[in-house]
Amino acid sequence: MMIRFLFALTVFLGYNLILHAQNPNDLWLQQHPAKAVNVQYKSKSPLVLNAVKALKQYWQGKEGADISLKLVKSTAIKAEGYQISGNTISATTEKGLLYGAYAMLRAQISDENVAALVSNPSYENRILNHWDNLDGSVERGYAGKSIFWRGEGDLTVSKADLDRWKKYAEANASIGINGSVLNNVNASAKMLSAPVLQRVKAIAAVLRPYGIKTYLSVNFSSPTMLRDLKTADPLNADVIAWWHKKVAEIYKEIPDFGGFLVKANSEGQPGPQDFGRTHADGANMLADALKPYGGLVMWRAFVYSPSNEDRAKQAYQEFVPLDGKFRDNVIIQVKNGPIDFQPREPFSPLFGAMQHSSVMPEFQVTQEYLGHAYQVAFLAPMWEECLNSDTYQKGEGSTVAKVTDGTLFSQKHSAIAGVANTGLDSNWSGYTLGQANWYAFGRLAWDNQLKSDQIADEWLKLTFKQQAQPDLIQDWNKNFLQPVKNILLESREAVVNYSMPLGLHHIFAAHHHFGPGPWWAPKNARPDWTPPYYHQADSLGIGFDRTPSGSNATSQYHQPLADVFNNPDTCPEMYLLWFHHLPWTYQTKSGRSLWDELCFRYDKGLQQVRNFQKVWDKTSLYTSVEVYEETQAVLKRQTFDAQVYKDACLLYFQQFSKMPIPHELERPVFDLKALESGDPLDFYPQEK
Ligand code: BDP
Repeated sequence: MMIRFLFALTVFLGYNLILHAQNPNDLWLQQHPAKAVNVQYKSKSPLVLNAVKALKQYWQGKEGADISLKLVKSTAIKAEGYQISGNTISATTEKGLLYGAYAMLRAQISDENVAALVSNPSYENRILNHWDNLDGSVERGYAGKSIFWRGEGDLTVSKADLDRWKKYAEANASIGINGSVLNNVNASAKMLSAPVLQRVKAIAAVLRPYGIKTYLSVNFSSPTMLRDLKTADPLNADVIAWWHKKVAEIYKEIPDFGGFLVKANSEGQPGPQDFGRTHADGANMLADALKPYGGLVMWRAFVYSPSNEDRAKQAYQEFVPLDGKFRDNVIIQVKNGPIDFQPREPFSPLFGAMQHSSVMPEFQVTQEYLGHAYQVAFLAPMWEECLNSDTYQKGEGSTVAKVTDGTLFSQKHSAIAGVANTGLDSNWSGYTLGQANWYAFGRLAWDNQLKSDQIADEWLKLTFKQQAQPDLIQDWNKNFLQPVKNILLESREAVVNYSMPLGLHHIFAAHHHFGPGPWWAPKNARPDWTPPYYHQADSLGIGFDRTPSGSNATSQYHQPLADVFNNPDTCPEMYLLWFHHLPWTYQTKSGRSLWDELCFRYDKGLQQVRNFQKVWDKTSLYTSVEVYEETQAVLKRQTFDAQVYKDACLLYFQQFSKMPIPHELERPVFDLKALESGDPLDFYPQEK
C-alpha cells in the first residue's frame, strides 16, 4: 500500500520554484534558453548582483532589451517593495530590486501585467518555519529528510548542501519570502551550542544574498538543558545574563540574525509558567536580549492543556489578559484556527482581539492534517478563507488580513509564518503539485489580497507551460491549465468533504494524523487528543456545543459573530458542527436531515477525487512522464483514502444515528469492524 516518492526524476519546475536539488540544469532552463538582455545597475551589493543574474539567466522578454535597476527615494514604494515602469525597476532598497526583477520575470510567463506597477509587501516579515530536527528528521515532514540537518555528528558543510541551500534561497526570494526558521518549534537546546551555530552561520551566509534572514527556534530551558544553570526562570539575573551572552555570541557570527521562535508551555515544552511567570515575562526577557541587535521574538500562542476547558478557548484565555504587556519586538504567532491546522476551522478569536500587541498568522504548508504528501490539497483557498474572515474587531471589514498586516492597528512589526513542506526528496515537497503550496504561501505573504485562482494560474504556468509539446501549446489553456487549475482549487474542499465536513474536526486515528479514527480513544490517551472529544456523537446527535449552553467559545468572537455562530440557522454551514451539537434529524440548508447531509458530503468528497482522476488522466501530453505518473499515483491513493474515510465515518456515526445511508449514494465498500480493528498503519503510511 505504501507509495514512495523517491523518483530520480528530472523535475522541471516553473522558472523559479525551479528547484531541482540534484540537477541544477533543470529541464526548464533547457527548454527556455534565456534571451539576451542588457541590465544597467550601479550597486555592487550581492542582492543586486543576484537580481542581475536572475534577469540574465531567465529572461524571456524581448531579445536585447535594456533593463535598468534603480535605487530611488519614494514614499509610494515601501521597504522591500518595487516599482516597474516600462523597462525600469525602481526600489528604495536593494531587496526591492531583487523582488522587482523576479516579478518582471514571472510576468513574462504568467501573463501578469506589470508594465506600470507599484507592489509593496503586505507583511514586513514573511517567514518559513522548518520543523527540522538536528538528527535530520522533520516533524510532520512528508518530503524526506531535512535540507538543513544531518545529525549532530555531521555538521560539516558539503558542496551539495551549499548548492541545495542556494536553490532553496533562490526559490524563496522569487516569491518574496525573507526569513527562515531553521529548526523545529519542539526545539533541541543543542541548537544553541557553538558547533551547531557554526552551521547556522554557513546557512545564513547562503541565504543572505537572497534577502533571507535566519532565525532559530529555541527551547526555553536551554540554560539548564545545556547544563550551564540550575534554573531557566526568566526573572533570574543569571538566566537573563545567560541569554544576553548567548544572543551576543549569535550576533557576532550572524550580524543580521532574525531572532527566536518560541513554543513555550505548550504540549510539554518548558516555559516561563514552570517558574510561576507569564508568557509575557518569558517573551520579554528574550526580547530584551535581542533588542540591541534588532532581533524579534515570535512567541507562539499555540497553548492548551488537558483540562476541563474547551481546547478551542484556551489560547485566548491565556493571551488576551497579556495584551499590551509584550515588548514591541515580540510578535504573537497564532495558528489560523483555534484548535490546530484542521482541514477547516473558523479563524482564531485571538486575531483582532489583541489590539496592543503584534500578532502574526501561522499557516501550515506541510499537509499534516490534509493527507500528507499522499493527497492533493492546494491550500491557498484555506488561507484566503482565513485572511478574509471578518473579525469585526474594528467594525465591519476588520478581516484577519487587516488586523495582522498593520492596516488597522499600529503594531510595530508585522509578520506571517508558514510551516514548510520541504525536504530532500527530488521534488522538494513530497509530490510535485505540493510545491504549489510553498509558492502560494510566499505569494499570499507578499500580497494578502491575492486570489487563489490567480496563484494557481501563475504556478501552473510557471511550472508546466513549456512542458507541452509545441504543437499542443495552442490548446494548453483549455486542455491543461483550466482543468488542472480546477483540480487545485477544488482539492481542499474535497478533503474537507471526505474527511471532516460541516465543521467536524480532528477525526484522526492515532498521532500520525492521517486516516480516520472517529472511534479512536485508547484507555490512557489524553481526551483532547482523541476524536470523540471533538465530534461528540451520541444517540441524540453530533457536534461540539460551543454556544452558551456548551463551552461558550462563541463568546470569544466579536459581535455580531457570536450571535451568528450561536444560532444554527445563521451559523455558516461549514462551521455547523464546530459550534453546535445537533440532532441527526436537524434540517440543513439543502432540506436534508443532518444525517443525510453528512452522507452526501462524505460521498461528494469521494466523487470529487474520482473526478480529479478522470481529469488528470487526460493531461498526459502536457507534463513530463514522471510528473504525470506521480500525480496519477497520488490521485489513485487519494481516492482509496477518501473511500476509507467515507466508509469509516459514516458506518461509525450510523451506529448512533441509526438512519440509513440515502439509497441514491454508493454503498460502503469496507467493513467498519475491519477498519476499526486493523492497525490503522496497515491502511495508512507512516511518516517517512
Ligand atoms: C501539532 C503537531 C505537532 C506540533 C504542534 C505545534 O501535531 O507535531 O509540534 O502542532 O504546532 O499540530 O507545536
